[in-house]
Amino acid sequence: MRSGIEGKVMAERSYLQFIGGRPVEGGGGGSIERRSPSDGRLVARYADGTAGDVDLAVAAARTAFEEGPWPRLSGLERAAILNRLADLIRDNRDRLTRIEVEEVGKPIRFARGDIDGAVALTRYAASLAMQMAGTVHTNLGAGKTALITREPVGVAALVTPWNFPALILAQKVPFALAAGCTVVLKPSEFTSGSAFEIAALAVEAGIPAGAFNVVSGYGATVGDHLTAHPGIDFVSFTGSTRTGRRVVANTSTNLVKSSVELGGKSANIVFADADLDAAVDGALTGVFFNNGECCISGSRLFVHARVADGFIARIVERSKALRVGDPFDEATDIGALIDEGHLAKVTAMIAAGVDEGAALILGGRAPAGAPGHFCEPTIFDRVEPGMTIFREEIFGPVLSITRFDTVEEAVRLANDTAYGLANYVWSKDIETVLTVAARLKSGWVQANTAIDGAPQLPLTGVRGSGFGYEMGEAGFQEFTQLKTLLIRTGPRTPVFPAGAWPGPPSPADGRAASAI
Ligand code: TXE
Repeated sequence: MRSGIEGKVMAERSYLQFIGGRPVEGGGGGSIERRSPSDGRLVARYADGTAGDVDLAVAAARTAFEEGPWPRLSGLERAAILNRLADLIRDNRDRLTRIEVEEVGKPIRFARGDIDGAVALTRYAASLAMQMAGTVHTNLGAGKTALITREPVGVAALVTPWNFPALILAQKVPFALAAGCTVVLKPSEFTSGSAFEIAALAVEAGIPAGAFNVVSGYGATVGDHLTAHPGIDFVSFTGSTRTGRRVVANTSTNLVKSSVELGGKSANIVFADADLDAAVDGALTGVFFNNGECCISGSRLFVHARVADGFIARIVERSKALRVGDPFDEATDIGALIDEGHLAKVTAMIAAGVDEGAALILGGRAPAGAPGHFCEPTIFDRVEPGMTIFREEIFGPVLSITRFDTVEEAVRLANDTAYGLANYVWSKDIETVLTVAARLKSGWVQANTAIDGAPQLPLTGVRGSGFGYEMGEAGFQEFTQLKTLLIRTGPRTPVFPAGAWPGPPSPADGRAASAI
């Protein structure tokens, strides 16, 4: 079945930087060519940004924050404009979907889901624009009142990865704007198209010039300069743990607050009393959704030994039926990986699994000679904690299976990782769900579902998965800061009553000047 979208050949798209509410030629003048990961076609060119472009964008965002209307609008006005942006993203669903498929290589039905998710996130963020309330203290003692107010944090620097370009943008940009911040966004150098498209839609929706700027380019140039920039007040980053560390180091230069959402190595724990049909489906979704290029991918499957053989056989059967190929085909389940280098990393991990003695029970090959970067759904059984595929984030369609006998063992295996983003539990027993969830070291736990979520629910990591919140009220509050105003309304008792200080020293009264 072909996509309803007319062909996949879109005219090649070219994007300038987007600064001060309009496209502008970058200082470097060069461009980054993006080739479709599924067939090698040139699909887009993005400006190859420079430090100068970042300076311009930060200056535009600063002016918009200090002098522009955006932070001064009422919450209701900001909400109305963000809702118009949500309408425009919805109206451009087909175009944005196609851009995500072309640039990321993900199957079209997942790309469409991303755009719908971006609309939902923008609407939810709009509702939060009206919720910027503070607190009042009136019991501080006679004649004292305090107001704790919430203010926008200022200019927010946002850095996004390539796996969900529009969706992760929508986890950050509308939340920042709802709070009254202005932003400079650096999208991934692989997938910048949707960011430029959405920034243009934001202007059409009524977001003032300079409130939403986009600078494309590489991490080592644009990303580094942006996250170390003295003109920013906050950094929200999503990407690898390695780059996250670098970004946090950058923010330390100017003591800027940050939120970093990094990688994961999530456990999907199936207890013997689970609804096994649902759990089979959840295991497949957990690891093969979005080609496995997903931070909350359930890439380590733990199955109770009592049900393991039958369960694993069913997963293998279902995985054999998955269709790998043209991401524009509605029937495709697994599209192309982001680029050649990433495919090489995934295949090296698969080779390490074989070398280290895991049992390869499905797939393992990347079809050679094809122009696209495809990888078969791959399943390893008998994976041990010491193996590379147990420990490293693979970020591809590769599942590692380990069997367990007791709850204790399942929890220990699940927590045996440097990461702590998400985990999944399958059991019909609510006591098992609650006790295991409480012991899992991760910011997210999902029970009897996989890769689920809603805009209201905050995503956060612990350990190597980072810190800070994305989405939910907590995600919105990241873009705000508190200000405490203490007001005395009654008479004040002096701390230094008049006449208590004997006055400045003088040699005449014998006090030494050095004693002051
Ligand atoms: O990520 P990077 P990469 C994981 C996944 C993947 C691996 C590498 O395991 O295989 O990371 O992916 C920008 N200062 N995740 O190399 O480098 C970069 O330009 C500031 C998990 O693509 O982290 C891009 O915009 N920014 C993850 C963004 O950081 C810098 C999603 C992410 O790129 C920078 C993606 C610098 N010095 C990969 N260097 C998730 N959490 O979902 C790079 N960037």
